Amino acid sequence: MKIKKLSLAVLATVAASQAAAAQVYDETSLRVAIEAANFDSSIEKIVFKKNALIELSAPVIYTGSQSLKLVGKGAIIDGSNAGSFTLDDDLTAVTEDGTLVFNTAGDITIRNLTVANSATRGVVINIPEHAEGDDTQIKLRNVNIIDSALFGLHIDDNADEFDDGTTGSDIGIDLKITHSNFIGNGTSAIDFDGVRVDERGEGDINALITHTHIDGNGGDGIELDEAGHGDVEATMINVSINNNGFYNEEDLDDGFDIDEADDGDIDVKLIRVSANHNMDEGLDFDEAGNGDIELKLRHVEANNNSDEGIKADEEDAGDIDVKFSHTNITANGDDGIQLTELGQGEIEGSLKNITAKDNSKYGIKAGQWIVEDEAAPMEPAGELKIKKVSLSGNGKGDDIKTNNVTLK
Ligand SMILES: [Ca+2]
Ligand SMILES: [Ca+2]
Ligand SMILES: [Ca+2]
Ligand SMILES: [Ca+2]
Repeated sequence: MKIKKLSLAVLATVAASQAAAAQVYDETSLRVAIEAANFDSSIEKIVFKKNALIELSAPVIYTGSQSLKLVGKGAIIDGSNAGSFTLDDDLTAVTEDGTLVFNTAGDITIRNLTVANSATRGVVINIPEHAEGDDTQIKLRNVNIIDSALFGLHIDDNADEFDDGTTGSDIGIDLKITHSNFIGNGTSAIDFDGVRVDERGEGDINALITHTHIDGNGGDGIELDEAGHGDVEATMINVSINNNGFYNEEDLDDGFDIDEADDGDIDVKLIRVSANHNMDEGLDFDEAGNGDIELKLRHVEANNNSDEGIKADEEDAGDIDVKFSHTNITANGDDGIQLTELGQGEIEGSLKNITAKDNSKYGIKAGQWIVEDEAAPMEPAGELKIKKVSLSGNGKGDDIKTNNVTLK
């Protein structure tokens, strides 16, 4: 890169002019702006020229520690030639590349920007292993990340290169996305999602996603993966999560996948969300270690998914607490709704105005056990309040299937 040959004095001059007025309009001006911010922590904003089309020849990498805002003004960054990946022996893609890479615990805000056709990942935020203090805040508004070969958006707090293990920073991840699209990502290797958050060590994932489409991605539409101490808290309002999970025919993927391990809860609120035509589950929430699953769904549909429409598995100490209303679960390839609670704890909550029809197995199944399939209940029964629940055409009959859960 030419920029490396520039002297610091020149960079300082460039930085000053960038900070003043210059707008980013091509690869060179984007690199100059990012390099300037890497050297000068007073630069907190990079403004693009309206509707600029920027074709990159390599990843652009931010390494500053300050918060940074990209004001895209409708610019499109084409990442077709921004980096590469290799496949190892088990066909796992290996790369550190992405079209836009942010190696920082500083807050990142992106507005009105499209990142398209990335040769590897679209937008990557790597949280340094030794980050401490406030959670990192990532805000996307009017951002489109489309047709990335691997992940669309990847927020990575896992210190392990291959995302194994539980080592990560002491901070958590606060993600706010609105009026954005994550479409057609993850179509060149196994297990790459439209949106992936890997949170390890201390800290929560706190995600608020509104007015957004997460559709047609090869891996999961969105996966929130949290281990170590901490919760996954996710709210979605007016979000579609459709047609995801088709890339790996040996192990198809979900619409919305949460994996929570060790201490901490899964706490999800979905309002006006569709999770349809995904190749594994529509919603797939797995909680392990201490902690509960709390699900509040209103005006949700999970139809035509290849496995369950909505599946929640809670293990070890902790409850499943549900409050579902005005929710439609039709024509899924397994149970429509499947709630499984294991270890200490119970299933509680209410199902109101639910339609579950034409699912291959049960319309609704709720089972509570200390150890799955124990011969007789070993703990007090759970309780679900049922009102205006309509089941029809389900493959295993139209009663709610329960184990040690009382219906009221
Ligand atoms: Ca962390
Ligand atoms: Ca946890
Ligand atoms: Ca837990
Ligand atoms: Ca439990």
